Amino acid sequence: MPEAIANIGVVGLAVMGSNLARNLASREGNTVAVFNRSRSKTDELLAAHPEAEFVPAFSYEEFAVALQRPRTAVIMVKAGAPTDAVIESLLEVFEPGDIIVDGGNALFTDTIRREKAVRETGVNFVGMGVSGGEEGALKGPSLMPGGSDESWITLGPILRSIAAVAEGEPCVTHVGHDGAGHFVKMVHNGIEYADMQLIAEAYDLIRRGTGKTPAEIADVFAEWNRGELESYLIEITAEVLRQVDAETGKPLVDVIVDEAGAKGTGAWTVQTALNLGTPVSGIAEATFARSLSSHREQRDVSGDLPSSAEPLRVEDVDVFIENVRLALYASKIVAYSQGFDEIRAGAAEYGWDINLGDIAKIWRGGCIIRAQFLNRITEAYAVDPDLAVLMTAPYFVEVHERAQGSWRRVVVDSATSGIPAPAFSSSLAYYDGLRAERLPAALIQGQRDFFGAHTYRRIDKPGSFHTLWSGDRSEVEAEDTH
Ligand code: NBP
Repeated sequence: MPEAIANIGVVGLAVMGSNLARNLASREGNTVAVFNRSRSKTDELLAAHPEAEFVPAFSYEEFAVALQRPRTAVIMVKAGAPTDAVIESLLEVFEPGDIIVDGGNALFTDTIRREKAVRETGVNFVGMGVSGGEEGALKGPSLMPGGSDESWITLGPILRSIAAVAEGEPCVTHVGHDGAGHFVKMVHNGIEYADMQLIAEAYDLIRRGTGKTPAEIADVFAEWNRGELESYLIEITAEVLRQVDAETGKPLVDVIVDEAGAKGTGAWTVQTALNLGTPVSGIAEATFARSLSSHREQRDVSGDLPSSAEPLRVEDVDVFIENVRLALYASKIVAYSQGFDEIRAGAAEYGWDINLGDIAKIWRGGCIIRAQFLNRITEAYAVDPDLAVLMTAPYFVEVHERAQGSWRRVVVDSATSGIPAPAFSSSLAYYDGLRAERLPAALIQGQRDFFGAHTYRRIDKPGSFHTLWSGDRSEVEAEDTH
């Protein structure tokens, strides 16, 4: 039996769990109890890292004995039923006051359910978003823990010690209670989908508009990365485009099958936004663009659909590329504005006190969407924590002012040349929708009242009204239904 010498434990030692355990063990003051359902992964981890301060456990009982009180365990197993199975086993050996952290990619509603059930036993349950993949887990992830204030007292110092550091600050904050951490991680992933789609559209327009090779476009992205678009995703885009396939000598991007995969968090973000009534059209377009790309059988039968599209004629390559850059930046601001809108709506719906500026801060390091530009978001919320629309903050207004002409030009170019740019164009449509003084929603209200007596409100007096619709206009009248 191990002694109670570990201050933290990890259950689940596949790639994420073992890297997180190594990260924890590498920080001063941490001794890490490790446990995996099948023994082989524990043995492998210990053999590969004899230097690490690990206390191996080969049963849940041993694991509990190895931990100091309050026992703190991070679960890193496959999301879904495996997480429930591990929680159940831990509850058999843990005591009130102990802390169970789920670092898997759980759906936030599952986290809310689990937190409620576990709380009844006196044990604390924390759902924690972990971003940054394998490398982040090992070297410093962006961490988004939810859960109770009580558990944050114990967890805070440990998580701060392993998180990525951006501009001297650890990329972790107590996001909010119960499912808040997993909710924010979900939206993070949705924003990531939109960011990637926008970059892909920019690449496609430049390639088809200018005939530049992938390696030449890599130089464009590398240049962009030195300016206001500086981010991890722009940086790796240059690397991916520069890569040559060893087997064929072709650019690797031309050898890769053009069907984008997805693990589902983009879809969760969009489904949740629909439930909350929050338009995240950029994230939705990005998610749908991935699914369109992967419907090969539909694409195969649609190639001959009629089109009057004309090849894009670019007169000045430098001007065109600058237009695309500005369109990308303008659309990216819309996608982030929508994502933060969803977090605000989620916080209101589920009663979480989420500091939006802090969320932008903890995404500056460790995660896929890390970018210079997140500082601008933090600044915007520092000035006005209740900002109703992120992109109405002065910095973003200035970018949109500067990008207007380019953004519209690029959307027109994509439409006339038949180069699909769904995220660019839907971002612009959202932007114009929000700014519009009057929307055709009035007509929709009329239609709804016509076929379903759903009533409408008038611009000139309070109340709800229903018109007695008829072919004979003399019979049309409005009445206050109240
Ligand atoms: P996997 O998602 O591949 O899960 C494998 C682990 O789950 C193994 O340790 C396995 O134990 C354990 N497990 C299963 Br499956 N069923 C179990 C059960 N009933 N009881 C106990 N253990 C069980 O591992 P991963 O890729 O390291 O990811 C771990 C978590 O982190 C997931 O929720 C994932 O979504 C999340 N995540 C992953 C990334 C990433 O980039 N990969 C990033 C962020 C978050 P065994 O060895 O006995 O089969």
